[in-house]
Amino acid sequence: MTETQVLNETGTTLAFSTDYKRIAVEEAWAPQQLLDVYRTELAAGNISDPGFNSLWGYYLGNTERASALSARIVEAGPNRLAAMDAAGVDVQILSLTCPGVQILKTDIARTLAVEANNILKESVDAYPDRFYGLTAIAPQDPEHAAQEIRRGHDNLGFKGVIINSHTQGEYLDDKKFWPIFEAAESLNTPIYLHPNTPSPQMIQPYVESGLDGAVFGFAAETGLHLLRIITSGVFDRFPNLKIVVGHLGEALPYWMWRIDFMHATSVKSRRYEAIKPLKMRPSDYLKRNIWFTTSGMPWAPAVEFVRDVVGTERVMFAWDYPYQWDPQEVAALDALPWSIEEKKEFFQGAAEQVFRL
Ligand code: 1DF
Ligand code: MN
Repeated sequence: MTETQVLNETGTTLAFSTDYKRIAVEEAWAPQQLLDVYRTELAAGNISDPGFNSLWGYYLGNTERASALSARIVEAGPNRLAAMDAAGVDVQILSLTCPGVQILKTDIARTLAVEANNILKESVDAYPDRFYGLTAIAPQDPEHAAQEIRRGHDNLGFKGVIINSHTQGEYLDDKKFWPIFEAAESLNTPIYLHPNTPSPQMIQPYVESGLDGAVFGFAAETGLHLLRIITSGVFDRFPNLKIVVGHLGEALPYWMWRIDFMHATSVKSRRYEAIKPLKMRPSDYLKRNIWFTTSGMPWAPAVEFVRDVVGTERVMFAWDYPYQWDPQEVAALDALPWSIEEKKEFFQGAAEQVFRL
C-alpha cells in the first residue's frame, strides 16, 4: 500500500493510501442567494413547516457552529479543498443542501433551482478534477423538474439529481411526481434521496423532544420516504431507476427481513388499499435499484452489516461536509480490514459506477 502523509488542522499527522481515490458523494453546498431567501422567509414567518424553522432557524442563528456552517456551505473553492486535502478526500459530489428550494413557492423555487445549478456549474468547471455536481430541482412543478434534470445532465454535465425528501409534506410515490422518475430513468442518471426534517404531518413528537434533526428525525423521514417509493410500485414501473440514499440506507437494510415478511402478510390479507402485490420482495429492490452511502455513519459494525446484506458493490463513501466531517473518520474507514480492491470499490469504484463519473 502506498501512502501520503498529511498534517491536518488539529496538528495530527494522518496517513492516506494513494492506491485509490476517495470520492465523497453527499457533500452539501448552497448559493448565498438561497440562504438569503431562507433568512427573509424565516423573518417574515412565511414558512409554516416546523422542520424548516427548526433547522434553518438554528443554522442562520448566531452560534459558533451556525456561523462556521453557513460560511463553509456557500464556498466551493480553496477552503473546501483545504478541508478535503487535510482529510484525504480527493473528490466531492456537490449537492444543494436540505431542503433546497423544496420549501419555497413554486415560481421562486423553479427560478432558484436553475440559478443554483448554473452557479454550481461554475465551481465544478473551476476544479474539474475535485468537484462534480448533482442537479437541483423544484418537485413542486414535476414537468419543469424533469426538464431541469435533462438540462443538468445534457448541458451542465451533472452526474445525478438531488431531492431532499418530502416536498411540503408530499412524497414522490404520488404519481404526479413520476415525470421526475421517468426523466432520471431515461437518462440513466441516479436520484440522491437526501434527508429532510420530518414532514409537517409527523414532526410534532420529534420537534418537541429535540429529535427532529440528524440525530434521528432525518432517518425516520427519509427511510419512510424510500419505503413508500418501493411499496407503491415505482420500481415495477421504472425498473432501471437508480436511487442513492445516505446514512447507510436510513435504517432500511436493518429492517429488511421484517419488511419483506410483513409486506407479504399485508398483500395476502388485503388489509390496505395502498399495499398491492409487487413483482419482487421489498428487499429485492434494495439490492437492485438502491445504492447506499456512509454519510454520518462511519461506524465499522454498521458498514459491515450493510455491505453483508445489500452487497459490497452498492455501498460507498460519503462525508457529509460541512455538517459532519471529521478527518479522523476518513482515516478510520481507510483503516478497515479490507483488501485494497475492496477499499477501491468502496471509496471510488461504486461511485464511479452509479454516477457514471
Ligand atoms: C445536518 C446533517 C444537516 C445532514 C444537513 O442538511 C444534512 C445536521 C441541512 O447535522 O444538521 O445534510 N446530514 O446529511 O446528516
Ligand atoms: Mn447530508
